[in-house]
Amino acid sequence: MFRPILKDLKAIWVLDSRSNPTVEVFAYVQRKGDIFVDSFIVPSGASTGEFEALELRDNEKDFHGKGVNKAIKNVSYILDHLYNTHVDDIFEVDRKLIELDGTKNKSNLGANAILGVSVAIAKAVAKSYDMPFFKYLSFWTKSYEYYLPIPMMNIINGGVHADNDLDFQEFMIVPLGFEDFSNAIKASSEVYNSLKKILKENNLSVSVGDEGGFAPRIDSPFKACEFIIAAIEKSGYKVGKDFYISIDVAASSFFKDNKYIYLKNPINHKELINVYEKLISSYPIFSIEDPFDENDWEAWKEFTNKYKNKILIVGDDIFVTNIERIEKGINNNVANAVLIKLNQIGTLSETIKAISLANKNGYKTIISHRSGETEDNTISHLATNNSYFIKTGAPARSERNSKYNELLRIYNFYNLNYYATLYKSNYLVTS
Ligand code: 2PG
Ligand code: MG
Repeated sequence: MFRPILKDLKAIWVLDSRSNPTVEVFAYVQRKGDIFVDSFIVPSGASTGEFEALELRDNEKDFHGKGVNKAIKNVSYILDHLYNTHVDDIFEVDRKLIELDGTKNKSNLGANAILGVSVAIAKAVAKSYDMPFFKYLSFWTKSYEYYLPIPMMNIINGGVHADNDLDFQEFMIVPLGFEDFSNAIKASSEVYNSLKKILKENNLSVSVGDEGGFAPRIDSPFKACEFIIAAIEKSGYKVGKDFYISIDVAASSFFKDNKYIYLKNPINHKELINVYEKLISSYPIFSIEDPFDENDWEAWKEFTNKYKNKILIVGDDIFVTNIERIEKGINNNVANAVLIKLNQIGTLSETIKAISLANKNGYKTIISHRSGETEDNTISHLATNNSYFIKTGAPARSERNSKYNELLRIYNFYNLNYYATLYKSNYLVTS
């Protein structure tokens, strides 16, 4: 019998990029008499969607309530039920995990415990087959073509990720005009450092926010775009050709009493659409993520209807990588792209199902990090397997660069093509 069998699970706490503890799970799998070990470190969000799976925290004195000892204990409970079982079918492993938890949002065992086990086992099994993880994933995604994803790099941070007055959370550069992945990363790094110089020249701070992007004390999204454009040009690249701009508004974070608090003024969704309209007509905007609150479906519909052929409208908090919510989005013509985060849903197989559902319905998928991250680079493999995009912060700070660097390794060792060329010829509407 050559099927991998689970021999052990060990969970420990390690620190994430915000100095909060998080769960790392090690899975020990036996195949042909040998033991194979791999691990996964669960990330953690700050602008979390209301409908995300539950991240179990101890809520006790340690770590300001953020301890993860309960989740760690729950991994031992999971081991009691999975010990010595076959673990080569991720759908079957995850079905058991979901059943053991028994709740809709994984609040019993915690999505952090469950996801840690789900991904660590899959990675250890891939190792037992001597396969890189991005190739092993093909068994489950049924996608056998591998491309390096187009990065969306957050170089100006605002919202709940920064200590400034920018209402919108992320201003990203998208290096679409490059033939290969390493040139895209090189150019993005040059733009990042040009931006640093420009901010300094303008007497603005170059300290960074949670995702490695700068967090200058500005409040206007127009000003943020102006700085980014200046940085692209200063680096010798063409705006709207080599680089586009993506924005994650994360609008749920400034939605209060049915109004959006924009530049300290409460405005309605139509007025917010006017702001987006101005941004889209002034700059090469590639995508806008979470333009409205996660429950403001009517605004989403109106905006999608108007802009779906012009830009990517990305659902993050509204979909939370949840098949039922993505389905509702598809049925209501809401958004045309889905942000994918493993820990929003809590298992690898449910994440893959969400990606497949989106892809099948013509929605683009963007594999995403969380604002609280670690050196773990598993999402780089997920993105190489079947998504056009990866969003994983600035090309700076090691918890962000660990993902870009893993993609550079994949690029160098497997010689894969960069998705940008294909994306541009298939989808980009130039006006
Ligand atoms: C987002 C993410 C990642 P957080 O809103 O897209 O950039 O932030 O992890 O805080 O939810
Ligand atoms: Mg988001």
